Amino acid sequence: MASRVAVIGAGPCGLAQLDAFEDAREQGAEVPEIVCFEKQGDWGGLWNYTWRTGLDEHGDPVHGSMYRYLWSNGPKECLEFADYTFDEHFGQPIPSFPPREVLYDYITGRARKRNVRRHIQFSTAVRWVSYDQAAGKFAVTVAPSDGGPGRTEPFDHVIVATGHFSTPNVPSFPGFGQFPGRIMHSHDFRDAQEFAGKRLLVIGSSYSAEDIALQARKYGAQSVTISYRTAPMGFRWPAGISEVPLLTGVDGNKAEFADGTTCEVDAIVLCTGYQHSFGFIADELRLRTPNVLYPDHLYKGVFWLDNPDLMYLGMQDQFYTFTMFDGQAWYARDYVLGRLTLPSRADMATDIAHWRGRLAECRGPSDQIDFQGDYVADLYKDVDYPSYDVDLTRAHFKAWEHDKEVSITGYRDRSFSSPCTGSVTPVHHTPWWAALDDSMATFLGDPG
Ligand code: FAD
Ligand code: NA7
Repeated sequence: MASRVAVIGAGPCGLAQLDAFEDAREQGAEVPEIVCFEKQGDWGGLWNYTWRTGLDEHGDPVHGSMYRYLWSNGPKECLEFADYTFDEHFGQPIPSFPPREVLYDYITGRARKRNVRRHIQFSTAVRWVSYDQAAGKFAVTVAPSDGGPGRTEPFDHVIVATGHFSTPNVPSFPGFGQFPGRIMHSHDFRDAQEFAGKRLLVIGSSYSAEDIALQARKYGAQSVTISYRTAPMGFRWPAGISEVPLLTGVDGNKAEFADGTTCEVDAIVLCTGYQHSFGFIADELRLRTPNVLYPDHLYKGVFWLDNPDLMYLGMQDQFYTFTMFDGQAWYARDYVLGRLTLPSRADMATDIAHWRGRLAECRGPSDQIDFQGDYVADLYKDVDYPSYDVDLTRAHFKAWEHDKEVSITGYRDRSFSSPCTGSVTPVHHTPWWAALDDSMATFLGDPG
């Protein structure tokens, strides 16, 4: 039987994988049969916004964690596809921090251009992946969401691209059971207007906490108190937002913190991160990792050490996103096509240990940006992904970190240059803090 490849998930990583194979096919390579299974009814992964929370229309956990009014939290120039630039997609330079709908259009634009949709079976969830040692193949069990019969198919390679920001990490605190207001995780946060006029407590001190606190205040929350476990974010917050140590418990509406201070709150959003969750993968093949820049057991951050025919994309914590996914997808493709061979298991393990040792030495965001920049560049050096100025993206990320220190409400008003085309992007027509309409039409058009 001809070689078959299963790609699980049609978010940015899964689409990058389909694009990589299509690119090779267009250049005359013989490409195996590629089957992509996507449990949602459309592509784009987290960028495919849904109003739903809890269970979806089929009784499965809702994948989406994105919310209304989400704008890119890093410069778009740092995630620009080298083979499909923003200028090519939009026909003109656009500002550096687009809202979700604009990035969704861009991601899916490349997939449309390469016509990869034909490889995707939508509304089809993968329920189980195991490896049959005797046959030397994976068995992938899928279930169509229309309730039709499930089936199990053999595959030579499996590429897991199911993301890791969908299964919430939900701690509890004393008094939650009696709290009179709403308690939710950021996974279920959709519309900041819900908190207009309210006193909000946000728990966590990373990207979700930062953005949801700002959003809530921007759309009218009376106050936002951010409670950190390890360290405060320390930005110069606008009036109405403050940071306090970890919550010790709530007594009615009264929240109490580790430094003994208290305040009254009406609602609580737990921005406490996500779990890498792969309940559909057999135990011995299942990645178990916290959210780190170099998960253990993945050679090149992709290949499952004990069986490299199983690959995971995008499992790292992320400064780099779409361009890192592309590097991984091009690497995985070239392994599948036999263009690249992998070293012995011992050498792969040594290489993983080397990267993780370097990660342990990182002291702060600047080192971490360089670490992931080096990782991305290391992937590109073995594949034919079009070259672009990776060093410029490092400089952009560092400038972005600095901009956030200067103004947490103003960093999205800065503009950066493209590492692919060199074009300098225009400043957006409306400061982000004042821009309440996040539609693509308004973002790209004249504010009137
Ligand atoms: P996902 O986008 O999660 O896609 C995974 C896909 O797999 C989904 O379509 C899902 O339905 C499918 N799937 C899952 N399980 C199964 C199964 N069993 N069977 C079949 N299909 C399955 N990145 C940025 O670059 N900029 C940002 O501004 C930014 N903001 C973010 C904001 C939030 C709130 C979150 C949570 C993340 C943000 N990210 C951002 C990071 C985000 O992780 C990446 O941009 C990107 O979406 C990751 O792509 P992915 O394909 O790995 O995963
Ligand atoms: P992250 O970046 O994984 O951060 C999780 C945060 O949650 C982090 O500040 C943790 O604190 C905090 N946390 C975790 N458990 C607890 C408990 N039990 N109590 C208090 N605080 C806790 O997740 P995000 O959702 O912010 O970001 C994920 C992606 O979404 C990201 O890529 C963005 O692009 C959007 P710690 O610092 O470890 O003490």
